Amino acid sequence: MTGGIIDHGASARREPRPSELAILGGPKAFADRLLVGRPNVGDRTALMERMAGILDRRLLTNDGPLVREFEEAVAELLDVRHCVAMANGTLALQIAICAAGLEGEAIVSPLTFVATAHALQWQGITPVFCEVDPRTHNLDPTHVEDAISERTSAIVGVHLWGRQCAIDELTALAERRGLALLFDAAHAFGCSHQGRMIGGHGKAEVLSFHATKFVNSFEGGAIVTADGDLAEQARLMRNHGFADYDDVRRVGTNAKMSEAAAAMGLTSLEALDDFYRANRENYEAYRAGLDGIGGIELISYEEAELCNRHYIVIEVDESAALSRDDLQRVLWAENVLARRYFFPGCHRMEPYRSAFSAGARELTEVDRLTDRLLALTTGTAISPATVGVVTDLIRRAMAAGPRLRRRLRAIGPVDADLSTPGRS
Ligand code: T4K
Repeated sequence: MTGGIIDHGASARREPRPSELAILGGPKAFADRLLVGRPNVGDRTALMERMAGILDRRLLTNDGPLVREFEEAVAELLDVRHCVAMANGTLALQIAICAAGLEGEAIVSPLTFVATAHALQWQGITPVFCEVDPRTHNLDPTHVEDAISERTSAIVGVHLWGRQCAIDELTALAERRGLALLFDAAHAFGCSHQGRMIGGHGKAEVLSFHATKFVNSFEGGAIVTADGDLAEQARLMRNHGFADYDDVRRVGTNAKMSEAAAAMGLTSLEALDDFYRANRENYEAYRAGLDGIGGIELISYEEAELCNRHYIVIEVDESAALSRDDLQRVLWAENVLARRYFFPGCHRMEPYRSAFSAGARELTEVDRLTDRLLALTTGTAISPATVGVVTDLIRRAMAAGPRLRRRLRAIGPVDADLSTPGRS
């Protein structure tokens, strides 16, 4: 049973239909802001019982029993030998990068949350941004091979939207060229590749259990790996290098997961089936609701694989009646806070932008995608009825395309009616 479901559909004014879209002066479709996602929350009673146990034990952090239980549960679910829980996914990435001995340069997709690139840079590794496959939005192995230099020590794949990157091709390439292969699996918890769970590929995979993720532990992350040495180093690193009282073996940091986070993580895992179900129902509602709208394509997930369907992403192409940015403005005016995940590409953010413009390759597909992708709301906090309101708005917006474009030009610059798009 999933706790804390807020159905925004209830607050949507469905009947009578607003005569005009809000951007044209009509009432907003949603009285409250419909965020791109609200955290999935499991059973409250179970969580509160775990929290009470933490307080009773007065063991709040530092490798407590709930963290160990969480690590075991994740390792078992993903069928991977070691799970080292961390305070968040970014620190888990940094520690994985360090434990895997990366140096020099690492090839990575720029179509990701900037944490992937920052984690490399933070460890002194230069991210070399590489072109993606426009069908999968993930690293294109042919381009990866072209980007390898004598300074390259690793490939860091990202399973964007939970869709697995070209794992087999990248594995073969990494082996052939003697490179380490890591995966940022922040989006891919609960997804599979050829029937095997994401988590067991490459030298290590990194998970995020941030509040916005499919399974959350408030904040949290983990390194999952079959490599016992890497896991041991990661355990040392997350706790200042301590192997025992007074025994520091190496440089480290504080990346420990707290007991409260593990309590939330365990409670989330128990509700996994509800999360899968809610996301699938919402996804199917989007698929039906967006069907036949010219220029809009909903990303697809492989039916043969286990998918969390945690990201509802549409591509708005040149043939659509409105551009992605214009559509976003129309939706924001309705209180539907769709987000431009991920815009711009990391190669167009500092400090990478300056370095990138100083000489690197064109990333045409990445730039094309970052201008077209829009993430829509989903998760257990909304129902297919709410999705129906959103898809209805998109359909009406596209039908009113020329009129809306004139209106938007009259309103003026993008930010004028979107008070700080991107923050919500
Ligand atoms: N690699 C990848 C591929 C990632 O996507 C991420 C994180 C990482 C690595 C790093 O993992 P962590 O270190 O985060 O564990 C959000 C998240 O903050 C970020 O964790 C996530 N990726 C990224 C995709 O999304 P923002 O800037 O969009 O967050 P924000 O605050 O705008 O929240 C998104 C929506 O969620 C808003 O509509 C508000 C809503 N929300 C958020 C929180 C935190 C809630 O309703 N409740 C909440 O508690 O980055």
